[in-house]
Amino acid sequence: MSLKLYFSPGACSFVPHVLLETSGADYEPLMVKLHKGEQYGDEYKAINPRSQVPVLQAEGQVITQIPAICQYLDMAFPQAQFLPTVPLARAKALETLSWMNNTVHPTFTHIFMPQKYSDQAEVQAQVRLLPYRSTANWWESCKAWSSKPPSTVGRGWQAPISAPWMPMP
Ligand SMILES: N[C@@H](CCC(=O)N[C@@H](CS)C(=O)NCC(=O)O)C(=O)O
Repeated sequence: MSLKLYFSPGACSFVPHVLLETSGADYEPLMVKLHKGEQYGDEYKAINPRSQVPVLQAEGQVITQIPAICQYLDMAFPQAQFLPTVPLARAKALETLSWMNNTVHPTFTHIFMPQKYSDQAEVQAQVRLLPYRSTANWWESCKAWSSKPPSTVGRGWQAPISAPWMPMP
């Protein structure tokens, strides 16, 4: 199986990156320098028109969105047991992963990329403060989830899937 991961250091691509490393898979890591705007160049947009990392190339196809990539890697490398196989436990693991992806992560985009929301410096300063209002109680639920036993949440959840999100959602 030929696998390529487009990633950027310090970005959310860390999640599938850790899964690939853990799986022992033979894959090609390809760095995209977000700080240099490489994601907006024609070359990268031909791969992902949404100009984001991560991208996993597998079986000649491009897969984007972390929950989709994690599910693919879980099924491609079942011996790694990244996600639970019991239906309810699997649904709950994906519920939390999806919430991190669709709520926690974009909230923190306000801090790291305020220029996405306004060109004005004073508005950007306000935008940067927004996450502090909404996230106070999030960390407790993240910590509670990651301290659950691997048998209930999947072996991958504790380290490879959840840990990268903790410092960098
Ligand atoms: N929901 C997306 C989030 C991807 C995302 O926000 N990636 C950020 C890095 S953490 C990115 O590539 N940003 C570049 C940009 O927006 O210019 C996913 O699951 O892949």
